[in-house]
Amino acid sequence: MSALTGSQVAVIGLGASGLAAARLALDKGGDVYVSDLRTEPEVTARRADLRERGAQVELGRHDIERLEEADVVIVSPGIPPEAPVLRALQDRSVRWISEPEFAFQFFSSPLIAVTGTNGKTTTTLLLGHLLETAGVRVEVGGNVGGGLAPAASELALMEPAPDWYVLEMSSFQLSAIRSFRPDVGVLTNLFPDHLDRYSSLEAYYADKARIFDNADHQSRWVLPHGNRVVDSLIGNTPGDRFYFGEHQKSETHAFMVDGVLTLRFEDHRYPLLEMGDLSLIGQHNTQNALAASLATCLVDVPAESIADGLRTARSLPHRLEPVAVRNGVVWLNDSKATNVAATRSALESLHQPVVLLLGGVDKGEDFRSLIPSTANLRGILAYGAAAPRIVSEIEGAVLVDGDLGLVIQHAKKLAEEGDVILLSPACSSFDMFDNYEERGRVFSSLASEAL
Ligand code: UMA
Repeated sequence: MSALTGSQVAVIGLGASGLAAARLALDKGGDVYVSDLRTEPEVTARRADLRERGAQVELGRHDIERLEEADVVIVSPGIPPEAPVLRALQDRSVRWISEPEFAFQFFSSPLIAVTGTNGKTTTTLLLGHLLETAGVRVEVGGNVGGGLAPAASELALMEPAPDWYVLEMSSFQLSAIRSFRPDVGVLTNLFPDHLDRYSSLEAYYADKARIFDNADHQSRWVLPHGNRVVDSLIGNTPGDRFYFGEHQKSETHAFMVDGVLTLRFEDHRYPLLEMGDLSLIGQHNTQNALAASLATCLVDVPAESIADGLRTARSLPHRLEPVAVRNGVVWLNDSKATNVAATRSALESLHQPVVLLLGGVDKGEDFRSLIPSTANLRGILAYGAAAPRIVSEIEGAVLVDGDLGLVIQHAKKLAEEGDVILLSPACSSFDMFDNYEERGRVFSSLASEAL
């Protein structure tokens, strides 16, 4: 008999996570009902796939009575708590869980979970690469998206199980956990984000802090050093704490010494790699690399192997990704920067003059804090829905009334030899594109054509 035989499992939403959760529930013998409000071809294809495997799938509506009867209700992370379906379930005191919580219940090996505002995906994938380089059998997934890694439930289906799972966890996914407990938890950093979904910054941070919910004395935490918000969120959470930061301090285990990424345990220092030899661009990526190295070290991987992994790590698509170079101008695609902090950290990590492309749908953040005092800006071009607010908040920003092609023509005219043209929009992409990946792809191909 399988683990879910005789259980009714309901899955709300048929995106990547809903599909994976439904497949896992079917594999475990559950009686599965999936519903999604959409009826587009993408979802009908998924419906066909799941029906063939024995699930009942309904598109265009959610059957609340049916959901209420289920033993387990799994909710896709993109569905906000104020969605009518979740309000209706709340009114009936029906509890739900997130898809990685469901997957976790079937994990049979230890887990490293990575959360934070920015750098989650880079850190998660780098961790996977460092562990693989050391010969550890690892499977990586979760919030990663963009076709770079599967949903958590797909990892739970893998046989044989790996030695370690590594999962990226968003605040939306953490908000509905119950027993989820990483053996090693990594928090990259915390900044304002998703203020379009959360009523306050505190509410967003509180969801992030749920990673600590089921901690015990065996838990290990990899944390940014000197971050007051993180310190207050972790409070008295049990487990050992390991800090990464820019400088060596008595509490830090991963830091920079004379431009070299370094680990320290007890009195031993382990130099890993010169910062310049890391192919990931930018100061914030150095912090991501330190966090990933530290977490890998906690899994008993020797420093020499971590250094090898860092040396062979490659930059990720849409994250300060060099996409074209011509006439001494470098074009960087940082489309994944969908909030002010991400764009700010991109600007802080570049020393060349920058032509910055900024715009999309803003998330209610203050653009005035976007430009660091150290930034060397050739110009700022604002486009899309947020453009009027950007030009009213940032002095010197120029509004371009047109598509990304027109913005790029303006950028080309502004840029001089030695400059960087940087798409780091600080906004989501939904006014002009399906998602940040499409925005990044369009930018990359326009950048190549512009040569
Ligand atoms: N829907 C309903 N009823 C509603 C509202 C929505 O049925 O009332 C349906 C929608 O029609 C849609 C589905 O529910 O089909 C929602 O899907 P989803 O938005 O949760 O998307 P998934 O494809 O399942 O992808 C999710 C994550 N997306 C979000 O959190 C928005 C993916 O993260 C993640 O990779 C994937 O699960 C697997 O874990 C992407 C993301 O953008 C990369 N994450 C955000 C971020 O990183 O900032 C949080």
